[in-house]
Amino acid sequence: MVEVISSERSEAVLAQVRQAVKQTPVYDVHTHLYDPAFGDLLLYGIDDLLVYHYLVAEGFRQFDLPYEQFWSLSKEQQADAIWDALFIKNSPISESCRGVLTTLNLLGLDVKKRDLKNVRKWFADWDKADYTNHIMEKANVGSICMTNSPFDDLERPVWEQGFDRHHGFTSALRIDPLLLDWQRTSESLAQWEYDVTPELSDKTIAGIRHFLEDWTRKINGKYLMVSLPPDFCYPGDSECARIMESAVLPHCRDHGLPFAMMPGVKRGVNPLLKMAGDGVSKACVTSFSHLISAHPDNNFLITALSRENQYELCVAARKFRNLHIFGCWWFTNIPYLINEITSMRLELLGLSFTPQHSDARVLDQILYKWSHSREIIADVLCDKYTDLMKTGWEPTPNEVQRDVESLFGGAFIKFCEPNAGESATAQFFRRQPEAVPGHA
Ligand code: HDL
Ligand code: ZN
Repeated sequence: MVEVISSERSEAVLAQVRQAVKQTPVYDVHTHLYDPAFGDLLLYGIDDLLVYHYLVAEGFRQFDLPYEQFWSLSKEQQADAIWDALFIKNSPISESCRGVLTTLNLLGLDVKKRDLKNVRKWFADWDKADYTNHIMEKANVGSICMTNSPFDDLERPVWEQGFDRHHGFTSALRIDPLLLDWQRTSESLAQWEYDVTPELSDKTIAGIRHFLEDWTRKINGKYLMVSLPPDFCYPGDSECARIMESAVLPHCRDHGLPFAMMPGVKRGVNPLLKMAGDGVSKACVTSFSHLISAHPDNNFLITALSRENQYELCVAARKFRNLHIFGCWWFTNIPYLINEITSMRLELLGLSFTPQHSDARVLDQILYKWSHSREIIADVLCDKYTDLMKTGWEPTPNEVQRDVESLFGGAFIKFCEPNAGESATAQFFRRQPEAVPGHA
């Protein structure tokens, strides 16, 4: 047997892996954050961190007050209730609670003092645009992809008015109402003077495509996206499947844009929890295989919500090179499952996937979501490179850097912009976010 690599060499490679994971800027391919130009839609600071719907759901497990009484409180009062229940009366051991503390710690605040009042004061001193650059630089997030919905009455006017875009934000066109609630959405499109009726005639399909053209151009969308219920099936004669097949996929093909599907969401399992009330259920991966197989000229992105779908999704990705899977989404974004899912993907797909996105709703969350994920991704990668080096194969420093860049957005960028390919990826990884003017 050939002499394997010495332990010194092996340690040196693993140190390069950890360095590359720590230092490589990441493209955060799915978030609910906004360009600072969207004003109050971009959430940040301790109160938004504490009333994040993940903590609201956990808070209600400790509260004994009625739902409506909590919802009648101010944001600061809600934050106080959550702080008291989940941080003081119980140790903040869940991933969402620990995340708040990781973020405060990375911002240089001493959480040992448990001084919520002082923490609030610290956040009050910042200007939003400066703070955005500061957080992106600290989190080493090179670019943030927004979730942009023409159906959001607060977001739409900002796009219609136009604004100077922050260089660190890209866009994705979110079309859930178009696919999942066509009857009501057809009224909105008609109001916006698109030539559509509730009946899916050829003329209406043309009107839907006109709408998709307009909004893809307006936001410069990098991909289109929809979150789908567990019972989505294809082939099928649902309005969702018909609009997808006759309008959305031809539109994506004509513009060379991937279509992102995010299956497994059971909306409103407990409506009393509002945004915190959604649940999860296993989706039918076979339907997605049928859809992808029937559309070889489309590119598809998928992140599934159910843990039980992850293995089938990996195998489906092995069958279709026009399928790129990404992220440990929502309830799977916990260390236990990030480790399991990322190991499975590396072993079944090599480097042809995107391990994580933050799904952040509050700007400061990218600090904890990426710090927690980088730690786990580094551990899993070190395991796999250790296994690799047992064969006598030794990756060079450049190859390790190349692999990490691919996982941290390079493969995703190439998948979204096949024609731009290497140049777009190279440009991303060599452009650093602007330094932050002033502030300690
Ligand atoms: O549908 C989605 O994109 C989900 O991410 C929901 O927005 C969900 O409420 C969420 O924030 N998950 O993290
Ligand atoms: Zn999301």
